[in-house]
Amino acid sequence: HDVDIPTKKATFGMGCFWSNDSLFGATLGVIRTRVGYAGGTTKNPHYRSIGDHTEVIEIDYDPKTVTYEELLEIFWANHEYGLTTKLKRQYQSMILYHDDEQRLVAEASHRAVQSRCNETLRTEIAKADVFYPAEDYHQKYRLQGHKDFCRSIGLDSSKLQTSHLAARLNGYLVGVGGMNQFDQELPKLGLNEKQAEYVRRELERNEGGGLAC
Ligand code: MHO
Repeated sequence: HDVDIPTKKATFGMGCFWSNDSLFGATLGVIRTRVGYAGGTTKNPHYRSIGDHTEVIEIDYDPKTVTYEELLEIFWANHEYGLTTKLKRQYQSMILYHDDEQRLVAEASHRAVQSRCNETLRTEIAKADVFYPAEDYHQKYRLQGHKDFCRSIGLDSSKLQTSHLAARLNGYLVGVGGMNQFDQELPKLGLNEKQAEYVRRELERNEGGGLAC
């Protein structure tokens, strides 16, 4: 059930990447996600040797369904970006643009947020350079917590960064997207009735609960 349509990439640093992976995974128009390290200069970062890099989420989105502006609204609404919040560079607020159009939209949104915020924004805007995918155990972190379920949908490490289904379920299982959206999308996901019931139960349990890391 992989979705083969033209996509664009968006890359954001907005704190711990586990919750952002779920947040965007079940957002309308998001096709695939992966988490990793970017925005620094040191070579081959890892979770335990991140160097001057930041935890980021890389999103493949369908620009006909969701715009970059809309993704940026989700970005601003879901993390801390005030200069007085003390954060490690690992959790830097960051927009890594992939073309000039994204750069202009990102800069405009930054100006708009700054104008209604009484604190200086710490958010960095820079050109996307090398993206280093994080270790497998960080990908679709919430979904991977459901081991038997992952086995039942045939999720193995080769699909963690590329599966549309895994991206969606990683959101829905923690309550992102909501029941109505899940039920509308269900026919396209290719789950059997038992698997769908499992997701519904978790979604219901977690809806509105926030995405603590
Ligand atoms: N509290 C978590 C944050 C992980 S996140 C991927 C931990 O210390 O492992 O930065």
